[in-house]
Amino acid sequence: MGGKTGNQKVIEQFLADGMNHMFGNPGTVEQGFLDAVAEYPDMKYILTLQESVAVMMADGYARATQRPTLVQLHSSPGIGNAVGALYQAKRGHAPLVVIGADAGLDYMNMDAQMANDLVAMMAPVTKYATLVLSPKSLLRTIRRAIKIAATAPMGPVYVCLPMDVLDALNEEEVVPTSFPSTQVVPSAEQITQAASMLLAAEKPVIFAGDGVTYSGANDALTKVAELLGAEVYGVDFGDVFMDNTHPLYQGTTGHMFGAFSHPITSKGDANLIVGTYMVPEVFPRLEDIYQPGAKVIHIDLNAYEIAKNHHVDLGVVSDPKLSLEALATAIETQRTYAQKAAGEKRLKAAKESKKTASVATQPTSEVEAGEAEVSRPLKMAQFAEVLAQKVPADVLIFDEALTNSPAVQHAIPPRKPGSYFTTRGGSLGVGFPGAIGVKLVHPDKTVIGFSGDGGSMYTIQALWSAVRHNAGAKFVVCNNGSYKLLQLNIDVYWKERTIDAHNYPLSFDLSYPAIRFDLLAQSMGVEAVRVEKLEEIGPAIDRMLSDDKPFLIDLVLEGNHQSDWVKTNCSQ
Ligand SMILES: Cc1ncc(C[n+]2csc(CCOP(=O)(O)OP(=O)(O)O)c2C)c(N)n1
Ligand SMILES: [Mg+2]
Repeated sequence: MGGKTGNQKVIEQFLADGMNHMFGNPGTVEQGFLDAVAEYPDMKYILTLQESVAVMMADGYARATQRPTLVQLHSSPGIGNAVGALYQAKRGHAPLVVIGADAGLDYMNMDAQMANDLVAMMAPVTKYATLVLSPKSLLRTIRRAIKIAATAPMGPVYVCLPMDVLDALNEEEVVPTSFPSTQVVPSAEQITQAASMLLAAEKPVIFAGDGVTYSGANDALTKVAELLGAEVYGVDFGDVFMDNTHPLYQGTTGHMFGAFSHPITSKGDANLIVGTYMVPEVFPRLEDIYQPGAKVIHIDLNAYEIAKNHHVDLGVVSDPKLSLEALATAIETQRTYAQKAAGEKRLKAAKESKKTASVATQPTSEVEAGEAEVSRPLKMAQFAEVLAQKVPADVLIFDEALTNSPAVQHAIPPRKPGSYFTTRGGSLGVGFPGAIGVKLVHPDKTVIGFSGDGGSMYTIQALWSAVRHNAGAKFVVCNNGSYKLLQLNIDVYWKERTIDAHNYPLSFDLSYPAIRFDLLAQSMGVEAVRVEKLEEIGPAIDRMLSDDKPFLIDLVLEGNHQSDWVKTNCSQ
């Protein structure tokens, strides 16, 4: 057969765009395509054993590269498995290019085995979903999808590739995809107006998210915050948009309750929102979230999110970095002596209060507590404190430790963009596959993934892929025997409804039968240890860091669980 088929040309197109890792799980309708992969040694196929693992590993890879990342899924059943993972990728703006074959155009009206409207299945969890109907438009459609995925606001896309379209001879030219520039600056008037609003405020507050990191605006954000003496809160982020140890960095508005974020969103008389949206909670406040009369400025490349739910006085669709740089210059030129002094005073006060707060929250050195403490169930702070002393300064963390995250972040504060990733969008299971994705991008660095015992079980087979593809990520299971976050959330639910606290639902308890994560890991070729006592922490971490192979620590932590009660109630 002369010429190349669509199967070959699609791979050449991805390689022309620098996409040389494909995270996937195969099926029969993709057989010709996957057969062709062998002809292209530059294309690395990362085999995952469940589709959500493929998506979440690709998510980690995409987060670490900020580049379009390829995922291959199998028809209806495979896509179905991937939907939850794609949901979190969409919420987190991961530029995933998802492809999947289908039996073929000839079979589309047969409603046969595995047939479904695949585009309809994928539409709500992608930015763009389409089906290729002609071999003459195969590469053009793929390029369009790549462009959409990687143009801000980034997000996953899906292209359905019928087998006969792939198998047909393809005469399209392979050319790199063109990406439009989003280096857009606000007009001079808009910048002047924004600076005036912020300078007139007694209490300016900044809300920031991943859009800042993606445009490389971290330094510009910090500068604007320092010039204004404005507190900075994180809203809907999974990367580091500001050094968490900076005095003006105040943590997050949270992702569950409007009642928690309202005291924060209503404290400022001028609010600058940049690279994020207000607000990402599960139970957001339905009324206005700002102080009455407060000014709101919203700068982002994501027009959809500006004024989505709450009023905005000045909304600008522009690049966060260029906008913040222009804003910093305008603030410096426009401010009066009194406004400059007020900004400096606020910055000084923030420095003082952070110093006091950090002294107050210093965990007492549990590690030095000695023999008397040995039998207690371990706390995450005890582990994290030792880990912080032993890891290299450029360690990369993928943190899905959930209720144990604060202890990890206290010991190893996120400081630089691209060094510390957290979960987004609420789908559990990204911690371990995400860490593997990051490790594939940074083979020379120490990468540690944290996951809850609950979260890890959604995607535990990712460990197998780490061994197979020689991705020496390290894994820590925060094994507290429960879905603790659900226990904490139902506490709030009871309180809100004045229901007396009582036993947590049995479905929040994972303690019976106890899961042996060390044995699970070993069964997939990952060396592992179980850590239950204080004195086991140091040696386990030393062992974990002693080589560049995958390694898992099953860290048994304190938790609220009642295995006897679960056993009697659930096994009848
Ligand atoms: C895919 C998915 N299923 C279920 C949930 C609901 N959920 C939210 S938090 C949570 C518990 C997580 O437990 P674990 O990972 O052990 O962390 P812990 O709360 O114990 O710190 C569950 C089940 C979810 N967010 N995503
Ligand atoms: Mg747990």
